[in-house]
Amino acid sequence: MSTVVRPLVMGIVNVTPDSFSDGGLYADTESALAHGSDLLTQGADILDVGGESTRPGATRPLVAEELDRVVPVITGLAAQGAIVSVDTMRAEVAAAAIDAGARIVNDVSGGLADPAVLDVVAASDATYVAMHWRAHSDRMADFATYDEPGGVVAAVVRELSERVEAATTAGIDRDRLVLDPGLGFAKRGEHNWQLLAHLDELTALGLPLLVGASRKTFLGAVLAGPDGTPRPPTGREHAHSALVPLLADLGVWGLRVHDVRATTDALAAWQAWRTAPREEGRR
Ligand code: PMM
Repeated sequence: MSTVVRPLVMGIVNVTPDSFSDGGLYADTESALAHGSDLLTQGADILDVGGESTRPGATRPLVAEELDRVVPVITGLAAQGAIVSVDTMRAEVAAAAIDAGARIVNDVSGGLADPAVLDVVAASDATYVAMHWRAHSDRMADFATYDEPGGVVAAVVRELSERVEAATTAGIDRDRLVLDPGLGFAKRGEHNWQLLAHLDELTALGLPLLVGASRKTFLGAVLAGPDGTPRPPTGREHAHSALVPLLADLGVWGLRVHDVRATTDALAAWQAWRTAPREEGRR
């Protein structure tokens, strides 16, 4: 039987009081650790631990607050043998997270918010996820304009290429880089769908891609009720599962998701379909 490589499943552990779909559910160390263990049991390959909500309009925590939230959780999950990623835009937090056992730095700003993150990662052997980003969450709606030829897709390709340049110049080799289109960050609904429909233009940059569509507003919008109100975040899971095989077919490296079980189930079915005997194997 042939084999196919399935995307890695990155389970989200938001240690925040205010993330948009699970804010407050895992805000203390104990419940975040328990949630991380559950996600591992459900088949997560990576646990992404974050202490700053980036939901639209969010205000930033103090550095000390972010450290207090993420470091004990990373320490505990890494001690269980999990591959842990830290979702942070801050050099100080990235450094502490790496010391605590994180092997991936997931920087939603791609090094724009705090360029020293790039130096911290360069001095380690961590993998670096550079996401497309334009401004902090309290202002990002003002930056959702893509007037250049080629629109949002061309802009994201160009701006991510600049981040790759910044990361490699800082000393992070390309084989430690992962890119992310940043769905929902300074993007209106149609921008997210255009990016998904043209994801091949991002894969053409030759680096692995991480995609975070899970529970985002653009999914809620296609599930809106008759009055146009977007479906609330936890009701968006089936729509996300429909995207999973499409993204797997495009060869994405990873999927950043809230519902790990739904994603690993969708991937198991996709994998069985893709590895079923074709013409030569039929009797
Ligand atoms: N989205 C959120 C937070 N971190 N990181 C990456 N790499 N990609 C994303 O799309 C992404 C992210 C916001 O979603 P959440 O509040 O549900 O965690």
